[in-house]
Amino acid sequence: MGITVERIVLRHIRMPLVHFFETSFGRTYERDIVLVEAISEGASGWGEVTAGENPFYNEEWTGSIWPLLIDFVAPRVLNFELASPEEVYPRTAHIRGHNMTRAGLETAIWDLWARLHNQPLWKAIGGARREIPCGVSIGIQDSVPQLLGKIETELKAGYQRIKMKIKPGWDVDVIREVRSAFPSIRLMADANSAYTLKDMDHLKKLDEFHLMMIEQPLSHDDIIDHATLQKELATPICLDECIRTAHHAEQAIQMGACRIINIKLGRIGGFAEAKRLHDVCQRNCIPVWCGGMLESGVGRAHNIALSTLPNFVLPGDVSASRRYWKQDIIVPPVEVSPRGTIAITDAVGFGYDIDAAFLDMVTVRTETLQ
Ligand code: OSB
Ligand code: MG
Repeated sequence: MGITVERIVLRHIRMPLVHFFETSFGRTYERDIVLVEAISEGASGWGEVTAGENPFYNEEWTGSIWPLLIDFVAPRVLNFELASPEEVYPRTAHIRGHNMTRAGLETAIWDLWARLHNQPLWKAIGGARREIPCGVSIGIQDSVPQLLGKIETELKAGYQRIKMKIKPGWDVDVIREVRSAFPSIRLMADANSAYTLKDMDHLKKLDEFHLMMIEQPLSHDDIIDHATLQKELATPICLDECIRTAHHAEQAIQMGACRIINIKLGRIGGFAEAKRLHDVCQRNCIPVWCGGMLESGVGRAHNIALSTLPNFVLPGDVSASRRYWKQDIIVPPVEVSPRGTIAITDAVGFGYDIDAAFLDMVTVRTETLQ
């Protein structure tokens, strides 16, 4: 059965984070998120655009999403009969960059497709896992004792691995203290492109801490320099920002630029390309895990579905709603078990309900396209 999207509703929501989140490129206190609702035959599918509030992670930001969706993404999909959601990615492939905006609509259509077929989304994309392993991403803190306290809280909650953000001035010395406080935990560091090859000797000092991996140490668009660095590092490199297509992954793997890849639905442009990227990594024995972008419940639920694919063998940055939000826009909120896992439900679509009343309270703008 094909699918024709009859209406698309864009919704800008604003919600404060429970705690600020700091990466090497800046601090976020409050999220401005665009949600996409795709409607057909009286059913709704939901997607989330995972861009940040400024164009510092990649070129997208909250303000770029709206005009791009209206002028270029939606017109290529609205009222067009799709044989399957796989067709959304190629229909918007003429757009350069802006994968997160494309993914916002693509993931909504996958959810809609699953709901119209009375199926859980994780089954519709070919997932199999009934429980996924979870880690946490901890931002740069104001002090080392604060960081140690946060790590302790998350370990007590059951999370299976700790990722800490690093930047020049908050790296080797801080990791040394974390390692001496927690000698045997699964630990990794994410630099969000804060270093260059000039920092090679400094980055080599990280090898003594037996990190699971270092994520995206070098430039957001430079696979070649990562290959140079990986040859000198014992610690596996995990690429995030650099990998925007399945083909980038093929090239990075071939060059030896990484040993692990983080998959984010937004960065990759949605489920269809994320599955291809997953398969490339699986064929090459490169383990993957699901990254996060401080998502609301909608994006979080999509990440959970994605993580059921078989090569998601490492704990992802997919964690409980309460770590980010006082109240989430989905019910029930995402919960994590004491052994650091999320259980996969059999409910249709992305598996959670939208809390319509609360969603209206946090909405600052909507627009309907048809
Ligand atoms: O690089 O993984 C990243 C948040 C914003 C921008 C980039 C990143 C992150 C995270 C947060 O690490 C992960 C999460 O949502 O918990
Ligand atoms: Mg990252």
